[in-house]
Amino acid sequence: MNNIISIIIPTLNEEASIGQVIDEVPVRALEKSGYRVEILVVDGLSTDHTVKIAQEKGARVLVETRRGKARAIRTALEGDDSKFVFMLDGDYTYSATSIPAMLQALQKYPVVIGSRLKGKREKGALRTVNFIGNHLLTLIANILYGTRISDLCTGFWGFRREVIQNLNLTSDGFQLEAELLIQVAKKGYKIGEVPILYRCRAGKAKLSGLKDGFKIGKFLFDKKFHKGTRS
Ligand SMILES: Nc1nc2c(ncn2[C@@H]2O[C@H](COP(=O)(O)OP(=O)(O)OP(=O)(O)O)[C@@H](O)[C@H]2O)c(=O)[nH]1
Ligand SMILES: [Mg+2]
Repeated sequence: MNNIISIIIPTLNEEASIGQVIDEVPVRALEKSGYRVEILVVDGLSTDHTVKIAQEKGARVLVETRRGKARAIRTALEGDDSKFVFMLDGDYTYSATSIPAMLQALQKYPVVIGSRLKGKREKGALRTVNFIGNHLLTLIANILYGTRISDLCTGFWGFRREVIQNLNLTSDGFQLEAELLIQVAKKGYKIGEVPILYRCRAGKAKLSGLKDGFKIGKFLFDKKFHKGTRS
């Protein structure tokens, strides 16, 4: 098997942060451990300098014209055959410096999430409504799917190859993380957690709020009781 670690970063107009996100990837440390690192930016037709900056920083850029972070991640995963895959956002809220710790966890668990709720959050990074909502959704997910995670809505995940091969994601929007959790749990993969730092967003916020929270909650119930699309 190859020794590639791929790091997938979805972007839509993230010129204020994408450079810093890529710079933070601890490429040397990972290469010292014997891995080859590939940074893949999946861009959703940014109208700013996101693509140019990402290319200048040495990332491979894939353009996904269809809207949505979930769609971008799915496209990236479909073409991926690396040993380990990480995904994190391009707005510099997550720190790629946690990748080595998450990689360590992947030696024990097939899936790892970066937990903002177990880790540190910059003041204002997670609004109260999102903080409470995330706790509630995480609790619901744990009860329905028998998991014991602390942060359902985190955007920082790591996977072993075998897990990626076994995923069959169908969601296009905000339910990406919930769908990931559901499929991982249904397939019996154990999930490790690493406490991470969650920072305030650079660039323009596209805040997700109560409405999305309700939709995610509904999605968790629907998937459990087989309403709507299958998982
Ligand atoms: N390729 C692609 N990426 C997207 C799209 N929408 C959002 N993203 C990226 O997905 C990541 C997460 O989106 P955010 O806008 O930060 O969502 P959020 O974290 O819920 O909201 P904020 O609180 O505003 O940060 C960011 O890196 C975005 O640039 C899209 O339609 N296509
Ligand atoms: Mg964000």
